[in-house]
Amino acid sequence: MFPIWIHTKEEVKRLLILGAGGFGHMIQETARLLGYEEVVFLDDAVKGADVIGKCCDYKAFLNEYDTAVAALGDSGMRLYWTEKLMEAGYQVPAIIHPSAVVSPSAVIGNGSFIMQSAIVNTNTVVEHGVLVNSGAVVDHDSRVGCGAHIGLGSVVKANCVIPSRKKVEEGEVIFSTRRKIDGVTSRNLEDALYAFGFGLQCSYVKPFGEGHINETYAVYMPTEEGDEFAYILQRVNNNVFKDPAGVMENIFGVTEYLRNVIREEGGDPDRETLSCIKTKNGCTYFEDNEGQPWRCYNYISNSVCYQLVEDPEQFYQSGNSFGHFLKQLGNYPASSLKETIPDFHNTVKRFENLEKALKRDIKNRAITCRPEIAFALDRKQDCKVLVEQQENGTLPLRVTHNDTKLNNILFDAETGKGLCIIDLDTIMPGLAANDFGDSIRFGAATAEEDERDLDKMHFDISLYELYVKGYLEATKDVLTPEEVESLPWGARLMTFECGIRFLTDYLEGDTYFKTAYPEHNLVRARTQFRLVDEMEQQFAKMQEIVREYA
Ligand code: ADP
Ligand code: GN1
Ligand code: MG
Repeated sequence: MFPIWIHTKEEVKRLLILGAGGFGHMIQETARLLGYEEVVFLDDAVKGADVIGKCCDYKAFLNEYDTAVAALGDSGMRLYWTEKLMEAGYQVPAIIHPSAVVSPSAVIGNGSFIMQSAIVNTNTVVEHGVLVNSGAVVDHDSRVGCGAHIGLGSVVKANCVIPSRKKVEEGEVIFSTRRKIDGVTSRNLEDALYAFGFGLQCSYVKPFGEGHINETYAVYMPTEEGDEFAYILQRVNNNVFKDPAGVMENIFGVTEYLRNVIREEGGDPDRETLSCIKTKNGCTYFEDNEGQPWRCYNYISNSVCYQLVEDPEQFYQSGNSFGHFLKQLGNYPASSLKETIPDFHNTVKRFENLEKALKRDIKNRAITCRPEIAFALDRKQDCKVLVEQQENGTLPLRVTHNDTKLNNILFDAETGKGLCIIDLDTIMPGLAANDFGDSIRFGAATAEEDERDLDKMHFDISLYELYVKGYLEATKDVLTPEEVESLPWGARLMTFECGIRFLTDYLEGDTYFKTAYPEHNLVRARTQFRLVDEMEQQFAKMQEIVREYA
């Protein structure tokens, strides 16, 4: 209990505090430090020598105490009584503890409390009836709405707007207030949009593409003609790509190199290769709060992407473009490339992984796929055909794409010609046969990779022939005779390898490829094995075709 000094009204600085609880007593102490000599309370429940009445009596004391504040912890009550005191004609000062730091440009409203060691920074406005509790920081250019409570030790970052009566929890950090962007489904996506500088203008964002690994979004920007698909924003899967900085270094290096090659060829570098966009901080990618990397490309307009060959000409174009791509990167310094996924197309190692998964059978799924397992085990010897030729120097390492699916090439919507090779995450030194083979696996098929009805899935040798034609037209003066001979094996082995990767992931519980239902990976493995089977039967013909066009 504090003594009440008896002075005349003229000499004494007096303060009436509504609320004689713990918080009210903190304000009493603070008021004394600020020079108030007579500090008394109104309270409905608490009794004591310095409690001189109930809150509802507040009007009765206006002559005696012309200065009053409402020191109530409950934000609604604090605001209610602060406004009542103001209406009644009391002077309702802000109470700022001497240890608090308040910028001279900050504005603190009536009846607000800035407690010990709190900081209110430049140009910030704290409206009336606010409690900025001990140790809290409200950074510059923010606005704290009336009756809000900024909890102990919390941080309100610059440019925030805290709504009226809002409680910022103890220790909480509030990031700057942002506009609502349609289609934003997570904080990380929103952070990424802001990191690349689209946050303030973009119209909306939506999921896009059919890849199995990354998460892709289309970013729309407003133009005079309406909203326009302007950027591709991707969350890179860091379970698959352990070194995202290395991935981005490769992509920036290769695309910058390709721009020059394309310019020399008389092409359009903005449409014929990816244009990567750096973050506002100048980084090649943005890392969100969960450590996930995001990157951004310009959307290549007037382009089309196919999941399945719709017109055979497209597959000829695809072969020609991937062949051209190999040639364009012929002099790229391969040693500067990071190996983004070690042993990516080492089919022998892929087979070992299948054996390990089978041995562990962690999901007890082996029982559900005996025929597929038997199919794979029968072909163990095939796995080394290309690996050995690479190791003994028969086949050279080149700068290869390593993921040459049909949906990793964009076609020009007007001319129908192959336009741009995309999805450059796996650019690494590799074998030409693997790039060739991966295209065949995906594109020379009569159904999509996850077709359940195997009767619809066939290897289409006429599509194969078209691809060979397009590919060899672009590369026959570059490839060695051994490389040309290796192409049909590339097709067989890339298809087999992809099949065993799907099967391995199925056995391991679908941890690598995106799946939509529990047997999705098994369904995919089956289509691949169906293709392998048909390629084996037509292998001599496949070799003949390659020799014919070489
Ligand atoms: P994933 O690794 O998941 O396959 P991609 O980089 O291939 O991701 O992108 C997914 C899809 O987004 C592509 O198949 C293509 O349809 C589209 N896409 C990607 N980049 C661009 C781009 N720069 N311009 C136009 N479409 C693109
Ligand atoms: C994956 O990312 P996406 O969907 O283009 C995979 C390829 C597989 C392909 C099978 C990095 O490609 O290797 O062949 O799925 N990419 C990676 O459709 O593993
Ligand atoms: Mg892709």
